[in-house]
Amino acid sequence: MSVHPEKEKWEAAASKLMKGKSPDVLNWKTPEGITVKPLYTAEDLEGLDATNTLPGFAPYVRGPMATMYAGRPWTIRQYAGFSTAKESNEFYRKNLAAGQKGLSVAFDLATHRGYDSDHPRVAGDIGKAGVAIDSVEDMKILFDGIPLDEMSVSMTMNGAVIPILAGYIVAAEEQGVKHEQLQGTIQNDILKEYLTRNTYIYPPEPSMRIISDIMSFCSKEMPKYNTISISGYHMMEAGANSVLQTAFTLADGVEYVRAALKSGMDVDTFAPRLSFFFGIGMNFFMDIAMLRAARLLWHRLMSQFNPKNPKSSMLRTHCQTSGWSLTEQDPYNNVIRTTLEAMSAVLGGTQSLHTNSFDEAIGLPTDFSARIARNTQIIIQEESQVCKVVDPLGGSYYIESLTQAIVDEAQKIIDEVEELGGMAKAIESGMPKMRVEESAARKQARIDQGLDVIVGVNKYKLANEKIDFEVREVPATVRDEQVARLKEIKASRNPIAVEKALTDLTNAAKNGGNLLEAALPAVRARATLGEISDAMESVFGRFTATTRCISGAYASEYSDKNKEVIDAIRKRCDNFLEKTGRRPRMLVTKMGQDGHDRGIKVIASSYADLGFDVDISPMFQTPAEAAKMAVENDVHIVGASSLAAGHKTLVPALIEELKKLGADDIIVVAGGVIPPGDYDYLYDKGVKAVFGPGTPIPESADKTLQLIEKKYIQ
Ligand code: 3CP
Repeated sequence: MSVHPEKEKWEAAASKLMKGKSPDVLNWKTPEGITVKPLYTAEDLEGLDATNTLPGFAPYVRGPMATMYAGRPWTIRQYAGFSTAKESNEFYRKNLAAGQKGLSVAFDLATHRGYDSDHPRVAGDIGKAGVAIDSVEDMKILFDGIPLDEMSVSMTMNGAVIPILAGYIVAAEEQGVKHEQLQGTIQNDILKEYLTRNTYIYPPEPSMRIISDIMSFCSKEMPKYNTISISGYHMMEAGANSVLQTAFTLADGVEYVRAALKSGMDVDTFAPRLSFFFGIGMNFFMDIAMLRAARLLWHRLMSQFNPKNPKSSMLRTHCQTSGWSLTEQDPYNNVIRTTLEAMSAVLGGTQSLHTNSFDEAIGLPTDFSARIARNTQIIIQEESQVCKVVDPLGGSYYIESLTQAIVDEAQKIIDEVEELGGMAKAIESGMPKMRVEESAARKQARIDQGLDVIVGVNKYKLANEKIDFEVREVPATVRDEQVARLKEIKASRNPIAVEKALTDLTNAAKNGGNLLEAALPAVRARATLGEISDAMESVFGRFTATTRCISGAYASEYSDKNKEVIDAIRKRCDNFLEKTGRRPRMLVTKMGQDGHDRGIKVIASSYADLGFDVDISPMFQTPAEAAKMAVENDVHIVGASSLAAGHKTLVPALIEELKKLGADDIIVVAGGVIPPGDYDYLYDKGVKAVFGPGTPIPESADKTLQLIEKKYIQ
């Protein structure tokens, strides 16, 4: 195939419409560095080998199953969990009755990090961003009336993966369900936790062993169970563009395959049960192409391990629409955003999908918002007729070209990772984290300049925001209920049996042996999640990350035309330095077990670019630790970021701790997912400003600086 015979005529017509300019000026360089042209033709398909392949056949670019949705639609699998096991169970049962097809359990952050609900570090986290689970008794309540031999259950768990998976297995045993009947997925993807999500417990090496142990146990005992969900979602949410998401996710996958092979397993015993998880954002065609590219690349990457079973190199994935793309401003727009993202996932050929609720930039989903989110999928599946044809965009000049462009760009990054010695080494070097953070800072700078439009945020803003829908709140009594149940369990179990089982587990951690297998007797004896985690922590230790920050990316994304805004803030910081001998100094901190650090990273690196001195606290601070660091670093202001509903407990506690240290002159501001109805509560407690999602950096920096200037130089 050569150039279209009338291509020149088209160029002339296009040029005429643009008053003589070349159509090349319409080319768009995406954040991934891919040049997208205004027109694609058959010429663009030349040399693309995968275009004319079939679904269900290698390299699976057109989908892993031959019939795809024409034979069976994707699984509507809504991620949910909050408060107690009883409340979450009721929520699940309602949703299943209303058309949801599979379960996806969200655990609270205390559970993720291996703490029982009575642990002092987690006072602000219980039942907030997911359900609180302390023992198998909670697990049994969670799945009460849900037959685990029939229901496919996905559990997002990475840190405390051993007690949670063991708890699920024992809850099933006590329902009379055999191990081999269990179907579902455990996230079990620790590498991306060090990279972005931060809900790790142990250092990388024992964590990788845990993963291999789970794969090994499940390949023998639970053949229908997906042993890992290799996740790019959190990278996307942290700021990765689609090429970075594809590359780092698949590179993580390769690392897990190598770890399993190293532990002595045959590739075909575990690889068919590897699954993936991608985040889908607002670049509609890009993310359709991303899923197609990921399948092609995974097949290519797996061929180095010589699998005999075709399923070993067939990428199957769950997808979730982007939470980060949702706005607090004019929030019903989020329904439309989620619908577009869901269509992208579907046209890309996902196996399972979660659609976000429109109120997620404000608080926990309510019954109402969860219904709209679920129905978004049901309407696509049952009303739009999109399921009738497999890979309906296959052969599209644009989609096929974009698919190949992502394959090529992602392969380059995968090659870089390989040169560093694989993903575990690359993460140690800090390379992937820096790339993701740089991508996030650049995106923020484009939004703040209005180059990337977000309706209701930087364009078509409402004159008056009026939010008149309910926001779900998890009462503080959840913690009391959990603590009371923990006491009951500890009083009614056989302490000698618990002690023995925990010692056996510690010995397995020390001397070898399958950790999942070794945890089962402890769970059966009613050892708690915290005790089981501790039994392994006593051997493995607890991982602490070093917090680093990039610089320059935010400011360098500003065009000369728009630099005025940031130059004005830089000038004021210089002026402050002149007058006081110091730059305005800010500590940004995350308290509780909330691991979402995109916000603080973007704030830290952009404020530094604007002339502030910025300190970042380690993750998972208690209010007392954050206050101590603020005092030691002699900061003017502390910014507390909260995305996991802990703000009403943790931020006032920080102010109290500062007072105790005689440092109540330190200004406190808060930011993140904070329902507007809570703003006054925080102001009453002494918070000086609250910044919701979507606040432009120059706006929050201006207000922050005003607070400092007022106190020190006016
Ligand atoms: C599928 N099947 C078919 C067809 N399509 N059979 C005949 N014809 C077809 N067209 C079969 C499959 O082979 C399979 O059976 C069964 O139907 C189910 O299909 P599936 O495609 O495997 O779908 P599902 O069971 O839903 O599994 C999807 C994957 C799984 C594989 C992706 O891992 C999964 O459910 N992942 C979900 C992960 C998740 O929920 N994560 C939540 C993250 P066999 O199995 O017998 O072959 S939430 C994170 C939020 C942010 C945070 O972390 O904080």
